[in-house]
Amino acid sequence: MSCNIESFKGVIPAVLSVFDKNEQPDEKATRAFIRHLMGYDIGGLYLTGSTGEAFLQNSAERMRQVDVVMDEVGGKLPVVVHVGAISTKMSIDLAKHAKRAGAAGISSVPPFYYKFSEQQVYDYYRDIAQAVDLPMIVYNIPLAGMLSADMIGRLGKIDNVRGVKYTGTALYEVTQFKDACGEDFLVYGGCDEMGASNIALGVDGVIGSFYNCIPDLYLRIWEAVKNNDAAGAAVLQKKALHVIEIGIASGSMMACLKLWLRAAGVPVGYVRRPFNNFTADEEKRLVDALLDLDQREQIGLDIAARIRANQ
Ligand code: MN9
Repeated sequence: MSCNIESFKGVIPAVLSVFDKNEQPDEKATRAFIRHLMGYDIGGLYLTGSTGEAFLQNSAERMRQVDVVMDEVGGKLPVVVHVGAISTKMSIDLAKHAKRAGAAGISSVPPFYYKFSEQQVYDYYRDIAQAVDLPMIVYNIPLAGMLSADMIGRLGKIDNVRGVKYTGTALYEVTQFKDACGEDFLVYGGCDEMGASNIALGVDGVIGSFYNCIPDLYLRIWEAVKNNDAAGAAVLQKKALHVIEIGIASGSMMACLKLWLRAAGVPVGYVRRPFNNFTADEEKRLVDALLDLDQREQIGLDIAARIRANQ
């Protein structure tokens, strides 16, 4: 498998960051987790994004995680590093590091918190793309303020900007990016709830939080769509949605994903504050909810089987 951006396709986990109970990065467990993910037919890894609690880490921690993961991946999968930060300078430092580490590409949310003007956001992407010669995947997500389709079209014309990770729910917009930026502009669905629909509309890949836990289900959805089995894909997508609903209703989504993986024997640790981990009672309820759902809807989730085997 080649490790360039052209091969960054398919089902791609937005990798969880592994912290121990004291919020310290755990490199040994990170490596074990990456090996676990690589046991599935995933298309790459997306590091230090929203799911990876990037904004709860300093730059040195983010860089160290990239080094550890790149070493564990050993060139077997393309890796894209999210370098988004509130300052262009910080993002460029992270991007330079990603380049040295051998990443296939970088990605970034627009600068956030302050109400930056469209021109300032445009300059942010242009400055990173000019400073570091790596393919850039623009990241459009409501949490950071959605960029308009027009704006993505403008950004797509910057040298090195090669694609967009679109975490919106407007299906028609997903179909507009290739029209605006060319057929080889890479489009990724970022909203796990929309997986099947995004794949049906021809995205190059789906990148998201839940592919840490249920990559097998999304690989089945991918297959169903590619085999023109729209009805089958819809049924599977609905099951995936029910898993997502439990995770979101838990009130601490990344903590829930980590809990399920821990219960399955995959050591992904805990979340950093201000996100919260769960009490023992809550943990039991959330694990039971996943197992009940898997059984009731006969999903056959790999993670459910692993949890049962572990109990
Ligand atoms: O774009 C993810 N968004 C965040 C990536 O992490 C904020 C998604 O994968 C969502 O977590 C997922 C659940 O709503 O669609």
